[in-house]
Amino acid sequence: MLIGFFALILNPGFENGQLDRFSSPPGWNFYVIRSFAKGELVSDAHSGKFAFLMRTRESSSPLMYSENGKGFLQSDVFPVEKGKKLNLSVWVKGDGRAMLQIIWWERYDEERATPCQHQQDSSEPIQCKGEWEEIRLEVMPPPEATKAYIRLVGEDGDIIYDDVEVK
Ligand SMILES: [Ca+2]
Repeated sequence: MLIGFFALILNPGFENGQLDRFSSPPGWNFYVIRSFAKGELVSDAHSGKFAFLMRTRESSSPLMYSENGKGFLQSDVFPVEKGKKLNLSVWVKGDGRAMLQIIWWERYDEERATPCQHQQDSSEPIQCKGEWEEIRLEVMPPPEATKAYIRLVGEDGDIIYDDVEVK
């Protein structure tokens, strides 16, 4: 048993329930940066029964060459411990480009959201392949950060994400 384990990310393996009508799994919010971008749950999982597929290339019409899209899946906000390094990771596969991002907040509640001056850190974008690989990002929170959320960014193709870890 894991004693004292505190899960920062809800639904990190996309096993808890269906997507809503905005392509968001429970515990996450899906955003379209550039159309076309859409999410779905698929059974091609790194572990468990489901993974999140982000599609950013329209494939319905082979005659229409649509611009490649971009989107991201954003976690719920979680508390950040002062002076403690965070290790972020996610497993990806597919044929699109994927990146892991963390957005830092000095304050984030119902009344106000104040970003940190150094607002975000990102992994290098990677070109996904047909096999699972892990994206990692090790970061030190800015001193004034109290909260953060992460983003799974995708563009230029299909990316399947699974087993997000923040610790
Ligand atoms: Ca899973």
